[in-house]
Amino acid sequence: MSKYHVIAQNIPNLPWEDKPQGFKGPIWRYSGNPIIKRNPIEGIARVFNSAVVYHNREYIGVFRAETVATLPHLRLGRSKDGINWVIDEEEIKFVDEEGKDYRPYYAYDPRLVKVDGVFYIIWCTDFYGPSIGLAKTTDFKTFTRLENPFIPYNRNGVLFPRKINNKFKILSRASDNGHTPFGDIFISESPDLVYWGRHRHVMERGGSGWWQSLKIGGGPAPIETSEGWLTFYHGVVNTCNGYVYSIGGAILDLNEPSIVKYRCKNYLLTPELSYEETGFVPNVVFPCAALVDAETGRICIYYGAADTYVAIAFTTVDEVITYIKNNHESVGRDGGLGR
Ligand code: BMA
Repeated sequence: MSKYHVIAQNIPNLPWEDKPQGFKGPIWRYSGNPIIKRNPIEGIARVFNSAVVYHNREYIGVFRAETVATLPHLRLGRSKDGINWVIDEEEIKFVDEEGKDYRPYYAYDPRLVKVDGVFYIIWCTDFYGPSIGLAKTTDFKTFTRLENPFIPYNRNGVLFPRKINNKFKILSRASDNGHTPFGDIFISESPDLVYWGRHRHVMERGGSGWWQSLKIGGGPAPIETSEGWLTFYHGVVNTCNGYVYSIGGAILDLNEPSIVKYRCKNYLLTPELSYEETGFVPNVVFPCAALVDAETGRICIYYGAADTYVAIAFTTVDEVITYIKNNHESVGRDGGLGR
């Protein structure tokens, strides 16, 4: 019997492995990682930082693919088991609201979220520099690009999977047009996905440990639980050998998700295995999707590894919430560490 209730669909064949004996962390990796390796299809060198949903008894992914000319764009993929993927030969073709072709110069780090029966792709797009792109689909055939929610520069847009008090909510992270050496997570709301406002600060970089001291950014769509919105995010530390990206966890208030109820002082997953430590960009674990099976509370997290591979890792609602609560610290302007 689960301690915490989760509001989600049932995914009977969610990828899963039990926690290895003796493993100490709250999230454990799939033994068959990485699930998408280098050069998976002709013309594509690397696939990573990608989003997945479960829909009509199959898994559908929106993948960040980099061509052999190193240009990031988005591709659709399908899978029966969430592990073995068939990725489209062509990139996703967007149209605008008048039905005219729309092709972003580059597109990366997609999230894929269903709200009220419509699937939304949120990604980092080119809008005079990196900004948040937004598109919708109901059939995974026509992808309609909507107005950009924010002016540049901004990344890591993450929609909540339902409206809250009748408003869409999105996390985002204001940035620069390079490798942004700063960044906190903010939240904004909209009645219609066109007009965005009531911007609030959610979480700032920092904490008593250093793994999230440089910047933080949203990850998968938050998971609705009886304890609040279970939110995985990425935290970055700068080192003399460059940035290191880890996965962190927090629980946001259900009705007012700008309020952080619990924030874990420890990372939940950090680069440790060769496919995370070595690749195009070393030392990166970057989560973009987390699927949960309501029946068992099992969670499967999809993350990019070293900007080169797609990998998955597992936890449960009970295990990860308990870990976050047991290792909670309050950080931020309104409380906590006294900075
Ligand atoms: C960020 C984004 C991510 C990438 C990370 C590490 O700025 O570009 O796509 O995984 O850097 O290179």
